[in-house]
Amino acid sequence: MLLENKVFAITGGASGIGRAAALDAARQGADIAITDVMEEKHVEPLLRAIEAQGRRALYLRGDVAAPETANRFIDSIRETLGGLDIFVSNAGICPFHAFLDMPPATLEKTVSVNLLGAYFMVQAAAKLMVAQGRGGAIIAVSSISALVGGEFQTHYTPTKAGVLSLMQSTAIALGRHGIRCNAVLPGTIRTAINENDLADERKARKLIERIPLGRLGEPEDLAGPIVFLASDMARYVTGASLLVDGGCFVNLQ
Ligand code: RM4
Repeated sequence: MLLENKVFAITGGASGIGRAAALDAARQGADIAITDVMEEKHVEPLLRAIEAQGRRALYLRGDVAAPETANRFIDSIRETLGGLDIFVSNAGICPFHAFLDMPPATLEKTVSVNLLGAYFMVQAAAKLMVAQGRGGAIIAVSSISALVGGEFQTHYTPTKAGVLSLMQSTAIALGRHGIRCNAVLPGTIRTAINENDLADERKARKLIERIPLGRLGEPEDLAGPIVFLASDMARYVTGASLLVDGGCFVNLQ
């Protein structure tokens, strides 16, 4: 049990990487708080699965792009679960679109959710952790896209570079409070975010060919790295980033 009796909160926890990480954190002994835009009735089975591990589960529906969601989420964690130890900023969108005719609204929404949403949430979580005075761990789900471009991701890749940079700066700002800040950089993980994109078989095949481990990622592939960074096993790790991409990034020559 790597996270015994910790409180673990995650944005975008209703599906994909967030859901897999929330379930694994519960298995590792943590109580779980989730926020997502999904209607609560669709999240019930996940909440019951967390409770089946003997852990408490809290759900708050909200959009991370709105600054007040962060305060609502963190307040309800404090009131219902009594505190916060681990915060994972995971919510993100990637509406794939060409560059030259990118609609301003698509650009603004992507930046608002992925970057501003992460900022508001991490700031609210850190304030509670600092007030508690017992340290904590913050993890942001960045992406291989923080390091490489994407033709149809010109709005998205800057947000993922931004989220990586946010963890580097908050690691400095929060180190004196015993709060560690790290980023995971998933490669291509099969979730709803890229279902349409990967329906293009040529693109999917090309990606798989570049991946030394020979397959695309599954959401569960991120759970271990996130739990590790959240746990005391990583007690001297801060300001770091961990690529979880099956080796895709380094495979150029
Ligand atoms: C990742 C990477 C993947 C894409 C997701 C949405 O950073 O670019 O290929 O599927 O983002």
